[in-house]
Amino acid sequence: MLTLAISKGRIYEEALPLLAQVGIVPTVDPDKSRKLILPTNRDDVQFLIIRATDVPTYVEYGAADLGIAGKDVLVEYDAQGLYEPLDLGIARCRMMTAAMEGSVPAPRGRLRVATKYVKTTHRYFASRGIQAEIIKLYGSMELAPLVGLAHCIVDLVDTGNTLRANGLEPRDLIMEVSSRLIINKAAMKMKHREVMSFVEELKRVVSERS
Ligand code: PRT
Ligand code: MG
Repeated sequence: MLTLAISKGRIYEEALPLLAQVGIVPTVDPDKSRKLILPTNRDDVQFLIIRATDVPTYVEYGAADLGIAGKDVLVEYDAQGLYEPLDLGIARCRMMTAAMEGSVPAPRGRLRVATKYVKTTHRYFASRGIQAEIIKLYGSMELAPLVGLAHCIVDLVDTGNTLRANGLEPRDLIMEVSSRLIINKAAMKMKHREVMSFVEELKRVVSERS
């Protein structure tokens, strides 16, 4: 049995066509079911439906053999026991700093930054010699500068509509983000044939797309 951890939402929607092209189709729709373990058309493949930020955890501990996770999540999680053999090129966006339109780039005193990517943000500002105070939030980062909680935010940007709708503008690019296939190191050894044939098929499908 191969177990693949994946999050509902945009990653699932964009991964589904790729998985279908390698012959794997879930037989239950996660939006219509409360099931967290989804069977597929293949007896030897199942999906675990979990939060995006939990995907590396399940794969690192071997509760899932494989997973699909955004580069943003992987960089923040900083896993050691994972292989990351393939960029799937899906769920693309950019991790950026953003601030109120027209606001000064460097306020007097210590820069306060709101984000859910605390480690990545800390590393980014430290690498530029800026000692920022990082404020951890779990969502709606765009609100923080509007009400004076922070001078700027670090968040994912796709169209930029969310920022614009809140009077914010993108500033600096931190990283380009797309979803990656990740593999548990033990599964790579113990289930080498099954894992590698899955990876190779997926690689072929992804390269045919670009
Ligand atoms: O939603 P939930 O709280 O369960 O978890 P989640 O937000 O981590 O999951 P989900 O499904 O929203 O995102 C999963 C992954 O999708 C992320 O980890 C990224 O790798 C990837 N991804 C790609 C994005 C976006 N694009 C994206 N635009 N994730 C989030 N956004 C959000 C962004 O945070 C902001 O709120 O969309 C908004 C910006 O979009 P624009 O188009 O208005 O710029
Ligand atoms: Mg979300």
